Order: sequence, then structure tokens, then C-alpha cells
Amino acid sequence: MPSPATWSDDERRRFLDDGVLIRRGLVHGVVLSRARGLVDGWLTEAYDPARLTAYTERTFAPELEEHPALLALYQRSGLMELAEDLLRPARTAPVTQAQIQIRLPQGAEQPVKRMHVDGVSCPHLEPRDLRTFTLIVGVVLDGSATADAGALHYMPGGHHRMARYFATDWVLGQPAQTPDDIDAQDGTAFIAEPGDVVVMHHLVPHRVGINMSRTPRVMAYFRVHHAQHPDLALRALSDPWLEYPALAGLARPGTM
Ligand SMILES: O=C(O)CCC(=O)C(=O)O
Repeated sequence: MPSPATWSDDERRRFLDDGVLIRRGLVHGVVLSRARGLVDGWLTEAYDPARLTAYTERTFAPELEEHPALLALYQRSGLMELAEDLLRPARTAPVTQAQIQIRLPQGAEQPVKRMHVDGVSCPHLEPRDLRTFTLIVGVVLDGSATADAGALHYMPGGHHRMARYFATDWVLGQPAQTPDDIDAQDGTAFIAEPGDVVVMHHLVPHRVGINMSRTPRVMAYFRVHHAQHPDLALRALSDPWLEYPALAGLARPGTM
């Protein structure tokens, strides 16, 4: 049976608590196989080892970030409807780019990513530059079969802690991305098969380590912005439900 393109009340509650939802096998068939083939082909023919740090910080396969076969993972799988369902009735800005993140196999010398939230104090940006968004969705294209195979690790519920941190201990322009207690966490591994999808609130801290398996771990990420995100970005760091009008009404006192 195809997965519904909306979230149940239980899933909404879980998103409020954990900031993370998973849909197994959402992306399949031709949409999945075309995107995998495209990235595999890029890795074989166009990957330049001298650019590994830049790929890791921004995106692998930068030439393909607007390719229709990659955008189809978001637009033609039900994922777009699921992302919009969490933000409704707010409108979202069109998603026009995919980010490909690969963890190369067999412990390749690739920079690890410590616990962070995206778009704040990024190593490749000036500390004052914010590149935040509302929601990130990740689609597994390959790998992630075990925690040490370069899986994404996330901190369920970490969005509450990060909102408090941004409200109290943080100033725009400082280089530290997360408080020490978050930095010390291992997080929960997203152990997954190709076609599985993770949806994360923008304040959920996450990290990624080395890949000890023999298979490249390949993910495609899409960043979803509330249509007014540029005006809301700074406040949304300390108010987790500012850009989620329906969920704001459900959020229980004491959870934010
Ligand atoms: O490689 C991954 O799955 C995570 C990448 C990441 O955290 C990032 O690009 O900010």
C-alpha cells in the first residue's frame, strides 16, 4: 500500500517531541533508480579527490544539484506533500536544489562532521552568515546499513535544547555551533535502506562519522523553507514552532 502523503496525529506529536520522522521505502522504482544511477555515474566519472573537503562541506556532484532526476526524489515521491503537510497552512518556497552527501567507504580520510545544526556558523561561511531553513529531508540512495557505515546520527528532542541555547547563550557571529552537552552526544544512527526517508526539524543537531563499510553511503538532502523564512530566520532559532503554524497550536507548554 502506498504511504499516505500526510502525517497521522501520532506522527505529528512525535515530530513535536523528537523533531524527526522516518518513512521507510517512500522513494522507490524509477525515481529511486534514476537518481542512484546518476550519482553512481558521477562518482565513477566526475569525482575529483582534490575537492573532497569542499564536497563534504557543501555538496558532492555540484554539477547535478538542479538535475530533474534528483529533484524528482523530492517532487515525485510524495515527499514534497509530506513536507508541506508539516508546515501547513504556511506556504513553502519551491525546492530547487538537491544536496548530495557521500561518506566514502573503508574509512576514507574525509572530514567528519561533529554535532551541528545546519546553516549556523558553518565552516565554509562567515560566522555572521545564516543559511538556515525550516525543515530538512534526507533520502537514502545507498549505504547506511549499520551505524558505522557513515550513517547520519541525530539527537531526538535536541531541537528543544538548541532553541534554549539560541535564546540564552548564543550570539550571531560566534563560531561555536552547539553547546558542549550537545557536542558530547553520539546521537541515534539512521540505519536505513535505499529509499528510506528522514525528515528533521531545522534545530535537530546531527553529525556524521566515518564509513567503515565497503559501500559508499549516499544521501540526497532537500532543504525546505517557509515562504517567509528570510524574515523569520533569526527568531526561528529560538522559537521552534514559529514557522509551523499548525504544530504551534499542538505544542504543549514546557516542550519548547
Ligand atoms: O552526510 C550526512 O548525512 C550529513 C551531512 C550534514 O550533516 C551536512 O551536510 O550538514
